[in-house]
Amino acid sequence: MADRKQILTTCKSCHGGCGVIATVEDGVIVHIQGNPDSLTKGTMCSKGLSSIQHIDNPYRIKYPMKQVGPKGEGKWERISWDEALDTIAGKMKDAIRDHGAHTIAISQGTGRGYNRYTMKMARSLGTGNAITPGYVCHSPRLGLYGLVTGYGRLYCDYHGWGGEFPKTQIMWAKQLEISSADSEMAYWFMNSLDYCKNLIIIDPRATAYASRASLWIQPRVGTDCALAMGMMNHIIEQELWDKEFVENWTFGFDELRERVRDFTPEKVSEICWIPKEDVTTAAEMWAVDTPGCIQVGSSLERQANCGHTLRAITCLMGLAGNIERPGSMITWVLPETGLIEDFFLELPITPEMASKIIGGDRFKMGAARTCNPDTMVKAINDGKSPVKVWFSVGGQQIVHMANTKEVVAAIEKVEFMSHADLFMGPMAEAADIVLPAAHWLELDDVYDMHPRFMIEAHNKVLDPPGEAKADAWIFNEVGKRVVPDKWFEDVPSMLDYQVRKGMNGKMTWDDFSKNLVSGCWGPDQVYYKYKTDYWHEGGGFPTPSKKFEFHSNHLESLGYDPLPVFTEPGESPISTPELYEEYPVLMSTGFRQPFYFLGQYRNIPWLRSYMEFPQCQMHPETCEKYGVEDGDIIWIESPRGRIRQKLHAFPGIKKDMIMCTANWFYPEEPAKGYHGVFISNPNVLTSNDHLDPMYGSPDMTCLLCKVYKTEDEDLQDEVFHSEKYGTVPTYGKA
Ligand SMILES: Nc1nc2c(c(=O)[nH]1)N[C@H]1C(S)=C(S)[C@@H](COP(=O)(O)OP(=O)(O)OC[C@H]3O[C@@H](n4cnc5c(=O)[nH]c(N)nc54)[C@H](O)[C@@H]3O)O[C@H]1N2
Ligand SMILES: Nc1nc2c(c(=O)[nH]1)N[C@H]1C(S)=C(S)[C@@H](COP(=O)(O)OP(=O)(O)OC[C@H]3O[C@@H](n4cnc5c(=O)[nH]c(N)nc54)[C@H](O)[C@@H]3O)O[C@H]1N2
Ligand code: SF4
Ligand SMILES: [Mo]
Repeated sequence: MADRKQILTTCKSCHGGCGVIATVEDGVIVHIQGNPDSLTKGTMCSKGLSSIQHIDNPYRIKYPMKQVGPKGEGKWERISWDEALDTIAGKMKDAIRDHGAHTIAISQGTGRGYNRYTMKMARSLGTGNAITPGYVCHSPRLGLYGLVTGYGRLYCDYHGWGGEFPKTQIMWAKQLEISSADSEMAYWFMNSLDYCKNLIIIDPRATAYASRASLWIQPRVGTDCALAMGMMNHIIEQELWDKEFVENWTFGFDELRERVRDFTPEKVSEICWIPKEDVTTAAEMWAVDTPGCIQVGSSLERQANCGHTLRAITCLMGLAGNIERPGSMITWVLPETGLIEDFFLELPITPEMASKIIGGDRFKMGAARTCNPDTMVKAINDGKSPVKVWFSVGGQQIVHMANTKEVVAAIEKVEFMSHADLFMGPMAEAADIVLPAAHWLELDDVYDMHPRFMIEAHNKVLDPPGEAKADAWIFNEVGKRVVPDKWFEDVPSMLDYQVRKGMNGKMTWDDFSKNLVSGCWGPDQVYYKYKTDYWHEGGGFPTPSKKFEFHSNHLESLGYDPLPVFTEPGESPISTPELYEEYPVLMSTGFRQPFYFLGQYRNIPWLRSYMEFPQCQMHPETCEKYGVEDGDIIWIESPRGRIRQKLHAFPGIKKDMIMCTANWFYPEEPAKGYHGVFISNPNVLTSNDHLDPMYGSPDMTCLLCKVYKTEDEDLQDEVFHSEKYGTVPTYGKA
């Protein structure tokens, strides 16, 4: 009889969070399904369900390896864990001794539940130069919400726990139904639509819910700040704001009123290329049909005016009193353990560390806790960067940062880089040492990402292949070798410490792992916290003025404009009209597909079968204008370079623009050329020259380009001959 068991765990094939039942037979995983008793009620998506093909995948890195040829040539030799860890730790110690800890950079990709270890690693070594994609994803939102309300973690209350669901919902540059766990789980959002009167979609492209929407606004990319200011203008002109909330609980209303005075619906219609009725209708729905919430998407954070865009949107929330009310925007009461993610905060950034954060002097919001990666790339290429050692865990900076050519040139100049990953990819190929990381089905850990009212458990379902190890183990082993007093004897004691700490010893890792989840939901949530002693005795918000700050005192103290300001993108028909003549198509990048996660899963046959080549979308009339047709592989060119993607003629997209799939490399392409990173990745086109003054975020979703047909000779690359796809190399064989 086969030995068959079912293990309950948590998926993180995206930002994570769905409850999972994994069935293992004789040590082999045979089935994955959603856990109906979890908070996600048994739902899972194609990415999580395809995990069986992640586990047993020929691209898996199974052993530590060192690069024995020039970087990017793909010549690897297996080494022992001891050699790998001792080499990395030795390089770090040398860097600290000879040049100072700030010459070490610690990087990760988007949040995968180990963010706290990345930050702890940086701080324990004494460097503030942590690198994350946070500055183009989520950090601006958290930071700006934080400035206005005092508490950054402001989420949509889709849950009905306070007795009301949102009556008006705005999906602002967001496809929550696809991108799911980026701060909220799609499950609750979709459920809440049954109670939603007005669904407003603000997106130049039709998303899945556009046909269900009461109003769908298609702004010109990069102009959303003006739209938010226009909505505020109309709400104020029509006296529709929440008088009680604004009078008693906000700071700076008169200044805001003055600031938005010029943003009349007519002016906003001109800036955003939309009918003025869109502005007035949206404003009225938002201010009249309350409660309501706004789900912000990260396309707004990949823009060089993201700080003020987010600020304007946050002010809009306060103007309608959609804060802390059931069915509006709310800060969750945390699980009893507190945020496990904040475990690294035990180690503060010292003034010495802060003074050496790359870009810290310029981007006072974004680079307060991490470095500005684009500034770092420029500095390395100019020979001015201090970075000598780069320790990378997950993350494809080569693929995901703006201006691929400059990024590759910079990374190749770093003296020593290591990279931990499950699969070979561009960052691994640029490293001196690669470390094999375990999949979430192969490890124990506390999962603390989204949403913030609960933490969950990853329970190990099966052993990792070869010598792959959990990220927590990798961080702890490197940490122990360099700064032993700051790290733990082993992973179980590190997990136990994290769970026990917040719970005053009431719960151990073992208890938590059995419970799977710990959190605060249903009637345990507290609304209207500012009217209670929750933040201050006698009430108030945790801001300098104790009010919801239309005028941000903190921004002012940092030297920024305390009120929202609209500026054009770095390249646009208005800011660079000459460039627009040569590059007449507006370009955005990054619309998410349900079956991929950023650069991942193109090596998973089930998932790759949905979309073999990266797709770009243009309106059929725009296609005709430029002589290209649905299904063509076309050229897309900007002043930085050109790429090829497959065209989808889509009537649901605004005319005169293109939307490109982002984060694309071809795992099946050879190491040389970093797995085809220059063929189709739109960051070959994006610019790192214009950066948001607060966050340092580049324009990735609002640029200019031109599009044209490919000739036969442009399609000779092997990648365009699909018989190649599927014949993947095997790495890490002894
Ligand atoms: N032009 C353009 N650029 C963009 C975007 C866009 O929309 N347009 N989006 C931006 C955004 S929002 C983000 S967040 C970034 C994302 O950028 P990245 O996070 O760099 O995205 P991925 O390509 O998914 O790279 C993640 C890597 O981590 C590995 N990995 C996954 N899970 C684990 C794990 O548990 N442990 C370890 N060790 N490795 C793991 C994967 O195999 C993969 O190699 O890209 C940004 N870049
Ligand atoms: N399945 C899946 N889920 C994911 C990811 C994934 O790759 N795949 N990535 C994860 C990550 S790291 C992130 S950050 C999130 C991102 O998730 P979302 O924030 O939902 O991001 P996108 O789908 O890139 O973009 C959302 C919408 O913004 C629109 N848009 C583009 N430019 C503009 C603009 O200037 N103004 C307006 N108003 N709209 C614009 C696009 O047309 C798109 O429909 O998703 C996460 N979840
Ligand atoms: S939504 Fe994310 S957590 Fe849920 S099954 Fe899909 S990949 Fe896993
Ligand atoms: Mo992201």
